[in-house]
Amino acid sequence: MATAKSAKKSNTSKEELLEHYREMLLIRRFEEKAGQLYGMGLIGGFCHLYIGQEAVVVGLEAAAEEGDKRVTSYRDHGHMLACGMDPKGVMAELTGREGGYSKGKGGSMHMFSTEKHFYGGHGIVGAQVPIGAGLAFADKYLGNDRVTFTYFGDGAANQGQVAETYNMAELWDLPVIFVIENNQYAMGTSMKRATKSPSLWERGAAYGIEGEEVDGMDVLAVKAAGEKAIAHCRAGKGPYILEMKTYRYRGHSMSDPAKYRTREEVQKMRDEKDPIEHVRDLLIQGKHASEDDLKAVDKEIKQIVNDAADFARESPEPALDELWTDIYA
Ligand SMILES: Cc1ncc(C[n+]2csc(CCOP(=O)(O)OP(=O)(O)O)c2C)c(N)n1
Ligand SMILES: [Mg+2]
Repeated sequence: MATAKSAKKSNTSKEELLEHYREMLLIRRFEEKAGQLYGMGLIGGFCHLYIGQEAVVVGLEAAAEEGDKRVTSYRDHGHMLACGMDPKGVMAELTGREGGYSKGKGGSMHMFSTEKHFYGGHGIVGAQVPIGAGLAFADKYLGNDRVTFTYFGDGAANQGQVAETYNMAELWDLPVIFVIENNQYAMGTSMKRATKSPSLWERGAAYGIEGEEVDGMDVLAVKAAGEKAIAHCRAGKGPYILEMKTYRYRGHSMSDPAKYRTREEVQKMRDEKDPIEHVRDLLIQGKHASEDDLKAVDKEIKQIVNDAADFARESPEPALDELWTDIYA
């Protein structure tokens, strides 16, 4: 684990560290609350939690600028919160209520915000990858210098459409950052059982795409890698691959009994690599914050999450005639 020294070395200010801490904690507490509401029967259908992977989106969003775009899979609550979508609207969508981002008709996997340039939320594994290249194509066509973050998992990385997208993205120099969130499992299948090469980013070489592996549990490493990838894209050099080595603490979805790995494996990750504890250590050891300061942050975040849950419960279910709206764009 990095020490306070690494914060100084990276010239990360106290304010930045506190911001990373706050944003990662918001995702974690939001997801814990979503897990509770699911257990109470208030969230139906699928619900895939992001707990453990928070540093990936928070680090990349810290490097992003206004107008940059993002698209991801069904494990999408963290991405929405990190790009500034309202926790109330996200929670209300999870509970299928009118106040949700898709008026309660989409649920956990299907939310969008054109205002925040968040393009979903996709339940078909890998489907968001060509969509991300399409968003990047639009920016290139319009002649601006925006980039698109296209997130997908280690399992999705084996999809044929990813290979096809790599080829076209490099051929057309599209400003797309392929973010592989390698959390080591695709449902109950460990990467070791499904993939011969342990290095997913290196596959880009077959298409001429540069990339690198990143410690996805270290928000500062993620941000630095994000800045590099963004500079590459904005300079018109085409796509870039970031393989984030990360880990999900919870099951694949809420209905996963998690028989494919040991409790000890998960506990070891939590103890040794937790992304929030890492920043907490930097803050405390660097004397940037006291235990009491961080307790106050925790309290503030819990309040935001409780307010979101209250909003979600109080928002009505969508009216029946909503069945016939929003079918075609
Ligand atoms: C085309 C397709 N095949 C299979 C599934 C079922 N499925 C849903 S998630 C998943 C695993 C994907 O794992 P990964 O890409 O590593 O993402 P993670 O869940 O770890 O975030 C599978 C096989 C699906 N939704 N779509
Ligand atoms: Mg995975």
